[in-house]
Amino acid sequence: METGPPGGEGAPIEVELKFRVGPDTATALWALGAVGLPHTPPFRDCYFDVPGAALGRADVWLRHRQGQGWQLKLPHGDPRLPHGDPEPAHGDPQPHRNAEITRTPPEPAEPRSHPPPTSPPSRPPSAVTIYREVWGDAGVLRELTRLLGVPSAPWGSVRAALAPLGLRPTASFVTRRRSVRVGRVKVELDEADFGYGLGEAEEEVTAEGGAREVEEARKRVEGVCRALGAEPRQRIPGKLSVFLARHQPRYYKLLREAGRLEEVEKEEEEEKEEEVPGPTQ
Ligand code: V4E
Repeated sequence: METGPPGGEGAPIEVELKFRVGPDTATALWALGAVGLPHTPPFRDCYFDVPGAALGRADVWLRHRQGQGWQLKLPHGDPRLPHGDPEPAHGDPQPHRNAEITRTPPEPAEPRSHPPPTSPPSRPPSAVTIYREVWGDAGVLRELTRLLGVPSAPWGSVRAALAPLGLRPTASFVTRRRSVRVGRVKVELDEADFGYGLGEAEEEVTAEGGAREVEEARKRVEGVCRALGAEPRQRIPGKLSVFLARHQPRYYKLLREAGRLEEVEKEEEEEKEEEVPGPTQ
């Protein structure tokens, strides 16, 4: 049986910033004292959503990662499915229509020893993303049924629940990943098999750490990106965005309209065009 990373079905919070990898990135990493992490074999990610893209539109990402199993990425803070969705695929009962999603109570505010300032402190905008990660069949099924408003989950695995829940594949690609650690920050250099590469600086914090730990992780992740010459305010499209823009344009457009995917600019498309061999002379 496949297992997720340590923590199994717990739900760590991933604080992550994507950046472009340039010819100087490796040198900059070693100059920062990066320590190499064990080699990760290439892995295939398969993503799934229901017709109407209710998961993606709620910023919820279901995937199967080769060697690790099922994973759900959810925004930190509870997602709410968009109204009027989704339509199940195969004339099954429609358990997830009009789903009402129960929000988890907000975290208690940090104790304050000083009166609040008259205006909130302004933090420069950042492209750091913060997602909760749920791993493993049981945890993913629990979240999926809650999100889709299904009263019971009689399935023994996510795989068995795909058809009844109307979940269909949206993307599939292989990533080659090199990982290093810079202090507490993990840096991953990814190359996807459809000709797109990027870097990610990330830190995992536990839910118990609360807002303060998330904020501290965000600063460290931004610091590493700055030291690598990247601008923490710049949003770099992820692998899934680029894959969907190229291979699933209607689904990509839906999610772009919902503000859930980054814009894949000409630049990425040009990278793709360069890879296509020209006609023989
Ligand atoms: C969270 C998300 C999507 C799912 C893919 O997540 P991502 O972190 O890009 O995948 P990957 O392979 O790097 O996973 P890891 O191994 O680090 O867990 S697709 C879109 N989102 C939301 C999102 C966003 N809107 N903007 C940015 C910059 N990133 C993610």
